[in-house]
Amino acid sequence: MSETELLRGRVLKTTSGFAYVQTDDGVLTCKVRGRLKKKDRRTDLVVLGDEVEVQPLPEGEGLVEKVLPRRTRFSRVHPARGGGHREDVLIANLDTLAIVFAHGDPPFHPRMLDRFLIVAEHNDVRPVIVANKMDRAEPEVTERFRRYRELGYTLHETSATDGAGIDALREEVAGSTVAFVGPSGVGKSSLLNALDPELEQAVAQTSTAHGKGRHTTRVATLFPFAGGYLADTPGIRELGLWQIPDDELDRCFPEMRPLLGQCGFRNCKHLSEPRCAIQDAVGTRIDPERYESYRRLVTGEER
Ligand SMILES: Nc1nc2c(ncn2[C@@H]2O[C@H](COP(=O)(O)OP(=O)(O)OP(=O)(O)O)[C@@H](O)[C@H]2O)c(=O)[nH]1
Ligand SMILES: [Mg+2]
Ligand SMILES: [Zn+2]
Repeated sequence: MSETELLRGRVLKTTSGFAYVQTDDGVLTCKVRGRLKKKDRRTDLVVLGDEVEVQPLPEGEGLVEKVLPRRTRFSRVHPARGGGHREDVLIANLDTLAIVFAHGDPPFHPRMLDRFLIVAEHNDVRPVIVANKMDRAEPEVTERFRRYRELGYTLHETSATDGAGIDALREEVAGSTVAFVGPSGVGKSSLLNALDPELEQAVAQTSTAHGKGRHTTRVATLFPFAGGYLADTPGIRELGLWQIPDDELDRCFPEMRPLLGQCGFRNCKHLSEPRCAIQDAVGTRIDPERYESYRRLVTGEER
C-alpha cells in the first residue's frame, strides 16, 4: 500500500497489544506493525495521545505503520534493568495538564499539588489548577487555592455538581489535548461529564468510595471533545518525583526563577548554604509552604 493510502489518526486507548485509533473512518482497532516493535526499547512504542499513520484493514481493524514524532510527552523515567534509563510515557502530545483537587472529601493537599505542578513544568506541559467541589468551599481552603493565582498559575473554581465554573473550564480546554489528573475522588470523571454529558464517565457511587482505596476510573482514555481531546485518568496516589534531577527542581518553581543565579554558590541547593537568595526570600517573595515543598523534594523526604 502506498503512503498516500495510510490514514492519520490519534491513539485514544491502548490495551495489551492493541491501540484504538481515531481516524476519519472512525475508531480502528489496531495492531502494531512488527518491524516497528524492535526499534527502541527505551521508550513505549505506541501510547495514549500518539499521532500515528494506520493502514486500514477490513472490519474496523488496522495496522499502525508509523508513530509521528511526539510534540510533548508526559512521562516518568525509571532506571532500566540493564543500566541506563527507560521512559514510561503516560500521554503523548499533551498540551495542558488539568490538576484537580477538591475543597473537601478528599481534603486539599497543597504539597501534592506542588508535585504535580513540578512534573508539568518539567515536561513542558502547561498546568491548569482546578479547585473542584466549590459547593463545599470553605474560606481557608479557597484562600490556599487562590495563592496559586498569585504565582501566575491559572485556577478554575468549579462544581461538577451545581455547574459553577464549567463554562469557563470548557473554554479553557476546547481545541487542545488536556489530561485530568489528581487524587481519587476529587471529581475528575464528574468534571468530564459536566463538560459533556455524552462522555458518560463512571463516577464513584458515594462520595466516600475512594476512602476504601478503590479507583473508579481504571484506565486512562482520550475522548474527542470540542476540536481537541480530553483524557480521564485514574487517581494517582503516589507521584514520586519521576527522577527529576535535584538541580532542575528550583527552575520548576516560577517564584524562584527570577532569583536563580543570585546565590553565593553557583550550585546552591538553597538548603542551608550561606548567601542564598532563595532562603533570604522565604517569607517575602516565596511562600514558606512552597519553600517547604521544595525542601522536601530536594532532601528526598518526599519521593
Ligand atoms: N459535592 C460535590 N461532589 C462532587 C463534585 N464532583 C464530584 N463529586 C462527587 O465526588 C465523588 C467522586 O467523583 P469522581 O468523579 O468519581 O472522582 P474521580 O476523581 O474521577 O475519582 P477516580 O476515578 O477514583 O480517580 C462522586 O461521589 C461525585 O459525585 C462536586 O463538584 N461537588
Ligand atoms: Mg474517575
Ligand atoms: Zn540558594
